[in-house]
Amino acid sequence: MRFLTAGESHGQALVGILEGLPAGLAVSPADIDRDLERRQMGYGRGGRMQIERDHVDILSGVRFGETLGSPVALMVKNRDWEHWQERMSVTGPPAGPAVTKPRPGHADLAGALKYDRRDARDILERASARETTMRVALGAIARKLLDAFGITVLSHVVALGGVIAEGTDLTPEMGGMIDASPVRTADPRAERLMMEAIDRARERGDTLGGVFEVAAFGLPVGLGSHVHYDRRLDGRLGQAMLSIPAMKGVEVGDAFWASGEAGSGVHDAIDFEAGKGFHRPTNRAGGLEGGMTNGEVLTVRVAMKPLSTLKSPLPSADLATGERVEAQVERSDVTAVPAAGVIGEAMAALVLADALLDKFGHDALSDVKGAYEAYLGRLPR
Ligand code: EPS
Repeated sequence: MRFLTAGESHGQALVGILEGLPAGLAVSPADIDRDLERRQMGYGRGGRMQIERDHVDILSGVRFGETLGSPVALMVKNRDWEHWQERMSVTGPPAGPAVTKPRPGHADLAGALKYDRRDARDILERASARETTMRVALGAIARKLLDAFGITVLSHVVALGGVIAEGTDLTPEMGGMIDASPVRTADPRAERLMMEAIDRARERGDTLGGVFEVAAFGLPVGLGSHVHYDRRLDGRLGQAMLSIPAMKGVEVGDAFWASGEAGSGVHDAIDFEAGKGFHRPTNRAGGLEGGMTNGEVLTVRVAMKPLSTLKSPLPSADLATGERVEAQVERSDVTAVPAAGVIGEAMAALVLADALLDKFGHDALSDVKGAYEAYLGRLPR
């Protein structure tokens, strides 16, 4: 399975193509819109989220509510395009002021130098996290595939602005409760403190980062592989997570804690019970061993840096003159960690769906299910 996305933040629309899905999977625009709406929620977003009401148009690859095995093409229109038609016009002449004061932490400077652009808008429009809308739309289809195999992908915010959530081991039933939280956390005490931290940052003209955790339940043992670097599932998940704008760190299971412990206190003992098969009393490995799922819950934590568009700007240098200036101030969010969790779910769903199809085949969902059942039947119980 592979996908491509295209689209600028204030361009006409975002588009995406997902290829390699089996035929026979039930997909509707409502399935996708549900995740698009979840991505738009979250305390700390700015004015843009008041404008957009993301809705998908399925352009190809689905007929009478089922995939055909052909590429699925999606489109989400940008409502804000209405206000940007001249500044983002496909044809000339150029309109609107050029962005020449690159923001520290953003793609503005490296992108403008690399691509020989005088207006950093040529870079920031695509570097914008608006692009993740289409990843979430494509990820919603991957989620539908995982659903068909009893696999559930969830996320929650475990830290925001230095406030850490506690006592929150996820279960598959917790999705609704987490989505009901304005900061998508399962710890009510942390929720209040996180919202207060966001209010204080907004007053200062500042921004906040944090950490979200993605968990996948119901995975079979053996997705991914130990045999080659690009087939190791932890490597593929790490790449997928770090490809989300503003993500700077990934942890599988209890990795950072485990790095300071002795092996005897880290590795998860192996047990076998008739009827249940092989299983683990603990899950410090986060469901991954040797680049493969081990049948336990998969957990990945991702660190997001604070957003780089600051209302109280940092020192910068003008692209055209080199003169010392204050960085560009654009309308933006105070934090997007709650939304980032939903994007992390989408990226995890895309990687896991791909790994599932790698193992069990691609063409017809009925055949994929047959291969899956045969595999489960072969595992010792
Ligand atoms: C973003 C800046 C803001 C965010 C945007 C990402 O947009 P604008 O520049 O239009 O105010 O709201 O996020 C989205 C539009 C979205 O859909 O998540 C940025 O610079 O990355």
